[in-house]
Amino acid sequence: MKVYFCGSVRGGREDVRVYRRIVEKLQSYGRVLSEHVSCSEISETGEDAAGGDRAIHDRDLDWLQESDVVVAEVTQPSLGVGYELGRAIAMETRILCLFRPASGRNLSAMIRGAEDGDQFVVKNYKEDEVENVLEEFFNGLKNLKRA
Ligand code: 6IA
Repeated sequence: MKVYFCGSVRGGREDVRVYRRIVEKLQSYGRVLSEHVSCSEISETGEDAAGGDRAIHDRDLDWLQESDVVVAEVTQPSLGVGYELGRAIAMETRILCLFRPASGRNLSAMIRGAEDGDQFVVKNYKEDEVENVLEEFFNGLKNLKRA
């Protein structure tokens, strides 16, 4: 199984330690194509990758297209994550969004309101529960790409 993980980069890296924890668990289900998003070496002000933003965008969209499942940590607001989620919905990929209410933030209505309990699932969680939440979601996955 190929999994695409979304987490904030230029939106702010405050949650990178949670991203790491999620990606480590996701690696027990398959290949995480966007594993680097969870690396603490990538900073929001870091050097551009070779090829610049166009190369990042095009490679990430290719990976998104290839992936069977998308998991997004959406607590830290990020334009890029919102964009990736919109594209993944259009690709009919199964999506799990993870949000921590303890952050004191209020999730965008465009994410919370997209929840359909099937293709697009939004889960509130506490950091300590994250592995269990992922386990429940992956155990419940049946048809990966919707017909
Ligand atoms: O708007 P954001 O930067 O917060 O968007 C984050 C999302 O876009 C992540 O889920 C990634 O999949 C994707 N993304 C954004 N920047 C990068 C990136 N930058 N490399 C790979 N994926 C990215 C390299 C470092 C950068 C600071 C130049």
